[in-house]
Amino acid sequence: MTLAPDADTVRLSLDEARSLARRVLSAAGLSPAHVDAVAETMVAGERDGCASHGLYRLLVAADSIAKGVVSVDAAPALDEPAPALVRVDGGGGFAQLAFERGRPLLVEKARRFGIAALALNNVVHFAALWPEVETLARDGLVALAFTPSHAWVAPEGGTKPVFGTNPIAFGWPRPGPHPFVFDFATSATARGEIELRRRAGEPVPADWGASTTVAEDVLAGAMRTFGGHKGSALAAMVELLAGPLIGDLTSQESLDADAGRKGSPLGGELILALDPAGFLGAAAGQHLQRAEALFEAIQAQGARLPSERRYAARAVSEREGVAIPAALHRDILKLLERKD
Ligand code: NDP
Ligand code: PYC
Repeated sequence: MTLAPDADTVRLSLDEARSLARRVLSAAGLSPAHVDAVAETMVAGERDGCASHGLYRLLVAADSIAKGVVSVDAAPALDEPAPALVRVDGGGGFAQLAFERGRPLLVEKARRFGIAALALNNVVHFAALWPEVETLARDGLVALAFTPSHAWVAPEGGTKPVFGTNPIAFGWPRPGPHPFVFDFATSATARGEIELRRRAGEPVPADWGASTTVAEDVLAGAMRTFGGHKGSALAAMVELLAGPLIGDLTSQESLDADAGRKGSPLGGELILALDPAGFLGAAAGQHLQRAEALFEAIQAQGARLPSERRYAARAVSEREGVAIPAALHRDILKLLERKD
């Protein structure tokens, strides 16, 4: 660990970041299998320059554990409701271990049937979704993931929160080192981004909430969807797909279940996986190559692909480690002071 010259940031190697995350999560009471899965996700977020879902989430996870929102030693239970469907009941634990347990069978079924779905039920969600679609795309599959959160976001034309920040993630396999991946909230921004602005005492754009640039006020009021009625409809789709369709909570129901504790959202996640060979057989490679022309047409005009910034950040972090705000580092260490 080194202090940057201005001492406003602390630099950690990825191993140091991982070790810090594991110590904090263990001290918070999380069982070893959950510690491994959750720490990897947080380190991946920080490594890829996604600070809203990086080491900051240690504070969020520890808080949810302390408030009794999370089952710290839940053993995910897997079943197969239909030939191409996998369900993992996370038992109230964090979603990462449930995904790890369901992923091999999802991949196997997608390869066997051409398409398969994994429902994670009864999980606590604090994380970004791209790690999940990226790993499936690295397995050669096209992947989509959706999860609701807490009702923080008003529908277009309304004023009262109904939707969660409801991310949609997509992964597409490519030749070469990295798949094509995007992952964003259907709200104007992730709530975590507003929380980071609040911590830093910075204003937020006026269109993230109801015409205010004060982060606290946006957090206390209603966030807005991105893209007006289009984001609003997509947010509704996420509620339906990863809520009622898989027998799990909507964002409003998650907030009700939270009962004022202000913990991380509880509910479900839906992950779809499609094998290009399912439609295309031996011609899959040839058609995936045609997709490359699309990516080239985007990049040839100077536009960037979603995930380009992420992979560039990853390469830098692997060489140089990550720099986090010193205030965040202090707050993370405080979690250990109480337990070590
Ligand atoms: P952003 O609005 O920053 O959008 C992120 C996505 O858009 C990334 O795929 C990013 O690629 C891509 N992107 C950004 N700018 C450009 C550009 N100029 N050209 C092309 N692509 C671009 O993210 P959000 O604030 O909406 O969400 C951040 C994270 O929060 C997500 O990972 C999401 O999963 C997570 N989240 C989780 C929730 C949960 O309930 N679990 C709820 C809400 C959000 P790149 O990475 O390369 O920059
Ligand atoms: O940043 O909106 C968010 C979020 C909700 C749950 C996890 N992250």
